[in-house]
Amino acid sequence: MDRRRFFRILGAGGLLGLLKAKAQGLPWTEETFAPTKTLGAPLAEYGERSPFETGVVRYISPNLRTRHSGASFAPLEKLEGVITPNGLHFERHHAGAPQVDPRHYRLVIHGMVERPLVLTLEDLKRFPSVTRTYFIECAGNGQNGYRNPPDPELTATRSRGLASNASWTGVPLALLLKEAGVKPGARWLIPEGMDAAMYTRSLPLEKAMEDVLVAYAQNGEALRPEQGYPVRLVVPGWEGSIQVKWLRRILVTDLPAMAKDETSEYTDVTADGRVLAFTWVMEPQSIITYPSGGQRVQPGFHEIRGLAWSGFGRIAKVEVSFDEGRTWRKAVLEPPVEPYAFVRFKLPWYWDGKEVVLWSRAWDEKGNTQPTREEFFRRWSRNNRYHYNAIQAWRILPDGRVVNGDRPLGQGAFGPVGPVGGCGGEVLDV
Ligand SMILES: Nc1nc2c(c(=O)[nH]1)N[C@H]1C(S)=C(S)[C@@H](COP(=O)(O)O)O[C@H]1N2
Ligand SMILES: [Mo]
Repeated sequence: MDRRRFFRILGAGGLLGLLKAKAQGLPWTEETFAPTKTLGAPLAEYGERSPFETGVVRYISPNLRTRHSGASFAPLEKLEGVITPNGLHFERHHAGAPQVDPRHYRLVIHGMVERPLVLTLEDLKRFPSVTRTYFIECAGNGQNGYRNPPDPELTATRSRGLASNASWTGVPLALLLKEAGVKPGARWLIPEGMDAAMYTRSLPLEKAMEDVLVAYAQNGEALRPEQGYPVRLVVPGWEGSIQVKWLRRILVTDLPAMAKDETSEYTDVTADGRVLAFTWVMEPQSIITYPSGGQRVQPGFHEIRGLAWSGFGRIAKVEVSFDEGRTWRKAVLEPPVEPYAFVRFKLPWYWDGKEVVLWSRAWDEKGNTQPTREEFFRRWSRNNRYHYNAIQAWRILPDGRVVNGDRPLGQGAFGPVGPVGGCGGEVLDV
């Protein structure tokens, strides 16, 4: 201990206190005692997390050619509960996140409507609002799973971190459409973003009337710039790519736009070589976040923890297998179990120190579940890039290290295993 520090502690009566605590058998050290002997941090206008937590960050692939078009992954295995903190919500941009001054913001709703609308942000906030918890998941989530043989170093973040879950506040799009008066014959909406990609998609009117939100808040505060500040679409259960950020215009029309953002991307190749467009609904997913790739466990008691969600509605159950799918145990779902939202599942587990593979699979209320890797590739081409929701396996090695437990694709039904075209590496393009 240096002299100045010694005198400071002595001066504050710290040394005496420390000696007293030691005499009482308390385990305090100089470090645990120090905060009680000095003023804490002053009040702050905007809070920051502890400096000891700054290592919990989104993952950005070092292989990206540019950080303006690409994605960052939410660090799923480092988060608790179901809400993704705003600074860690995954990002997917096609031309970076624009800075939008809310004073100049206008939302235009036009086309096949009786009364075209031009709304300021303030106008929008005057409409009756709703707050709902929904996941957003990129269609490219799980893309690393297309890689064969599987990457042994995979983490939960890189496996399924292109998904996040937040409480969104906004106006039901149906309400705005009612205000504008949709003309008969209209079937489609063409939402457009005000980023440099002028990102454009086609959204069926039917879904818009059901539950789509024009959102301006995320977990209680204004949207983060990277989530679409000041206004984005939230389309419950559907692929992230249709949830247009920095929303400036909705054209009401009778035909889909077939925009570059729904033809050059976000179409799926089936195993028999067909290409499907408009595969909007996200299939059930689950990921064990503890224990998961890159972590280390000790023999003894553990609580297996993970996240599950489905674009078809509520999660009905999550099962965990310790024998690669021969038998399953039902995990506990932590309430509330809401539709189109992350659910936390848990299962007590005693690890005897022997090598074991953990699987999880989610079932939703419509009876959908997750395929095994082999089953998944019976349906989708290995050159496909989207909607990967096969069961993720984690292998616990005898030394406690957790690695990717996915097996290379078998020979039989799939033919010889070769490199996967287009998406063999880290996610470059989602
Ligand atoms: N204007 C605009 N909206 C966009 C995109 C974009 O690049 N520009 N990316 C889409 C894609 S592909 C996804 S997965 C989600 C990601 O939302 P997030 O960045 O808030 O996680 O936004 C969608 N909306
Ligand atoms: Mo996406």
